[in-house]
Amino acid sequence: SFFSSAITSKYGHTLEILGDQYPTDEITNVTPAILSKIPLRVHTQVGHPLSTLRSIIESHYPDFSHLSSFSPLVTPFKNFDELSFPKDHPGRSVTDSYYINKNLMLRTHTSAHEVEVFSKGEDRWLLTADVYRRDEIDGSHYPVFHQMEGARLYSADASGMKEVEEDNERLSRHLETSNIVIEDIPHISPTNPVQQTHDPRHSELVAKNLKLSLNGLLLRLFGGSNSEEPLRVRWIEAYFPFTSPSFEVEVFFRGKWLEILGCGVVIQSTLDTSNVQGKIGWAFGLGLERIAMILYSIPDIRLFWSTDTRFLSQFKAGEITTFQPYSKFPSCFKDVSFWNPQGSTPLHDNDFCDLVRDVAGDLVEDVKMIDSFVHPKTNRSSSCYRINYRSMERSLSNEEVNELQKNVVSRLSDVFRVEIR
Ligand code: FA5
Ligand code: MG
Repeated sequence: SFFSSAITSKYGHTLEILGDQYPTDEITNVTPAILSKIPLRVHTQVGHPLSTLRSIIESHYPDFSHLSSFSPLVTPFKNFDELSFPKDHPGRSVTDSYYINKNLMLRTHTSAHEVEVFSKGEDRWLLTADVYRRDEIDGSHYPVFHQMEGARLYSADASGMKEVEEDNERLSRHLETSNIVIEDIPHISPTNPVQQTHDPRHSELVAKNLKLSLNGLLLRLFGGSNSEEPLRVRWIEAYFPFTSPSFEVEVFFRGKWLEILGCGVVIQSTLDTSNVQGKIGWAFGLGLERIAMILYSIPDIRLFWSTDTRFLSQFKAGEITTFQPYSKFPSCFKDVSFWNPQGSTPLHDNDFCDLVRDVAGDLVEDVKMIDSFVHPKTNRSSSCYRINYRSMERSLSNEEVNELQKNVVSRLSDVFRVEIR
């Protein structure tokens, strides 16, 4: 691929990741910018906002196993097939996910470890990890972010269901006395069905347990004791190949609904594959950056990777405090227009963004496609992107930005064979 040739010229035919060598092949699309993030493990750096958020959530689940040392390198089988993703799911494509080679990728979600952890016999656990997705560039999207997976299994029999009911009563009492307004939906519906192998009453109780448990967590995180306004939480029907029924949760914060997590009743085949018998349970996956940006008022997702002491020194382990932004430095916009090669599909947004990210790193704030059209006579397609260069830490000089833009333009024509207009 274009990227493997770019990478090969830098690194040879193997990539070193966390001390081991991996062969590249024609689908390799990880970039040096991405590889440089793998060893950092910011969610385990004491005092880092993501690490504090992780420990607050862990302390909300004291009797769960707290896991955080799983390698980000997984097989596509583990990331997708083992979780019942269909063969043609778009997430598998090289435009959406990062591949080391055909047999190895960077996990796109923490659910990739469900089977591994259930197989060890764990029935209540949290797992925090860095996950990787090829995506657009703006203030709330970064190709590396962090998720926390949580799961809880009960015995699928009378004693297990008695345990769920007792848990549910305890959790309900806590919420009843709290300042929280929950927009709920049915636990099960025709469009969000119970699994065929489940007793509907069991599935109802487990889904209710999931909701109560997460509502309690959100209250802990967002229900600041001094606020007069109640915390508003909204449950929405969702679809995941590895849960049914499935839900997403949004929280109303500073005037906006914000999606925080996906969750549901674990699909039985996941437990079968894990050799777990006679159990039923739930799982959730939440995005740590989204939550941390709200709680700490962190305005840009790049800041989580900052090594600037003006950022890091503002935080203390275990405490959620409001971030005081240092002054915003000026933006510098640069446009680039080009003709895509005749007869080929236009360059994918994610390919363009990865190229920019690789040249400019965190000096790019956002990238927007501002124009695209097909020439009526020649049938060639043209694209125009606007890159916003801005550092979080200093003013960029004109020369520096021109140099970056020059590199973007030359890589663009070298690697993707486009014709710059
Ligand atoms: C998942 O990743 C599922 N694995 C969640 C899940 C787990 C469902 C267990 C059922 C059972 P989704 O792609 O929606 O789902 O991502 C989950 C959360 O990760 C989102 O709600 C959001 O908070 C966060 N997230 C997703 N994409 C990004 C992104 N590009 N940047 C920051 N956070 C993101
Ligand atoms: Mg989602």
